[in-house]
Amino acid sequence: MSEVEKAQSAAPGGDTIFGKIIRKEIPATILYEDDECIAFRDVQPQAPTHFLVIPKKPITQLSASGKADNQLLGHLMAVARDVAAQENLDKDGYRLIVNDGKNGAQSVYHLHIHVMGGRQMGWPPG
Ligand code: TR5
Repeated sequence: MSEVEKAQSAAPGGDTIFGKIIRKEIPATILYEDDECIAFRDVQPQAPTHFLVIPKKPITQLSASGKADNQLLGHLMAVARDVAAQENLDKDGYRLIVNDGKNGAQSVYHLHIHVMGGRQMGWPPG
């Protein structure tokens, strides 16, 4: 099943696979962790380097976050920047993506920033 097909049937609500990664109930290659967030490699990488930055707070999607989350949202982007540099992506550049909801092709309803690099990206995205 493609990620877009998964996204058609995915729905917000309940715990997700990312909650299990945060709680270390299932393994992941963790690149960074602090009290507020965790960054780990995507299990199905779409670029030579592909990792996700997620809040520990179970926010389902960007559109479900609120003003109270503004500082956290900024922190996620700063961590994306720092881990991208740690992964040596900053020389040639990289891409951040946040898929939101059905039209955004979101398949896991725990907010995450995709960070991808190591190849030339195309535009527009599909
Ligand atoms: O489509 P959206 O934006 O929701 O992205 C979800 C991402 O989670 C996809 O890129 C998946 O490849 C990724 N994913 C899904 C699972 C998973 C994961 N990344 C790391 N580890 C994972 N585990 C253990 N299990 C998954 N189901």
